[in-house]
Amino acid sequence: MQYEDLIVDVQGKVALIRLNRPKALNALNDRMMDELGDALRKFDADPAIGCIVLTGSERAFAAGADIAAMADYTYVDTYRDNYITRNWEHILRVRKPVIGAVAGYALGGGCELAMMCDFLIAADNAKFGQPEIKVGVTPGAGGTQRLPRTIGKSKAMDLLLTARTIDAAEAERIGLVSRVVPAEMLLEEAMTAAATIADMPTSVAMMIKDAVNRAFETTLTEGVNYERRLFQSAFGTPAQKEGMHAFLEKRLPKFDGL
Ligand code: CO8
Repeated sequence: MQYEDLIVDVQGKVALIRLNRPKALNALNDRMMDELGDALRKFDADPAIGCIVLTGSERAFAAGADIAAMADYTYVDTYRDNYITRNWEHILRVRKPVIGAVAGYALGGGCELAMMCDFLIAADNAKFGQPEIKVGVTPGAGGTQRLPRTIGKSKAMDLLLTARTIDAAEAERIGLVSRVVPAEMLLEEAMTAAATIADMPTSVAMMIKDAVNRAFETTLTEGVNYERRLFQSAFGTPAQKEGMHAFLEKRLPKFDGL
């Protein structure tokens, strides 16, 4: 598939996907989301890839779903024909780690897409918000669900109801992003983190991602049981033998292809 709205690149074991509709601040339309789904599926299935970085431009990760595209949609367009709402869930089916590298605006659907990444590294110019109420809609890709789970009810209600935008420092303080770096360092920081992850045993990284995501879907007891099964199954992987024996032999482990 040729991409019109994405730029993709592979550096070592890391795949970099860049949202690329600069004139519209990376507003997310159906074509871009179709392409994103395709790229994510391919990289997830590629055994040579251990981690994926999703980013935008220096000015915008994504300023939301494409308002120009959806302004005249009807209920039938969105419900029956799935306009604008299709293909948003692909990123949730990716089993390998996905880092979101956010510079500039991550608003509305852009903030929701960012929250579907496994963790976020933000540039110091990043701005996050859920301003959907100002254009007369609710969030539609998890904003009302993931935001309160991530930053708590009070902060989430504040952002969702006032449409207030927060800066990178506040986003880090409330736990929406894991690190903030100077804008010019963003990609290097994200790619270095991704390379570190890609050098770990991919099968175990996938288990950890699976277990953490389970925490949001189940009770503590069930989640801990699930984790224990994964821990036990890790003893069936070559990564466990290599990792533990390398430690005992006082050498670096070789996880290539594991
Ligand atoms: N959709 C379409 N075009 C956009 C969008 C957008 N969300 N955001 C910006 N653009 C366009 C502008 O129209 C403008 O185009 P042009 O140059 O042709 O006029 C260009 O990008 C540059 O934007 P501005 O001139 O407005 O730039 P500013 O620096 O003045 O402002 C802002 C930047 C603050 C980001 C401003 O553009 C803005 O407020 N954008 C809209 C933000 C917004 O409301 N986002 C939420 C949209 S609704 C949504 O996301 C619902 C998600 C549901 C997902 C459901 C899936 C399942």
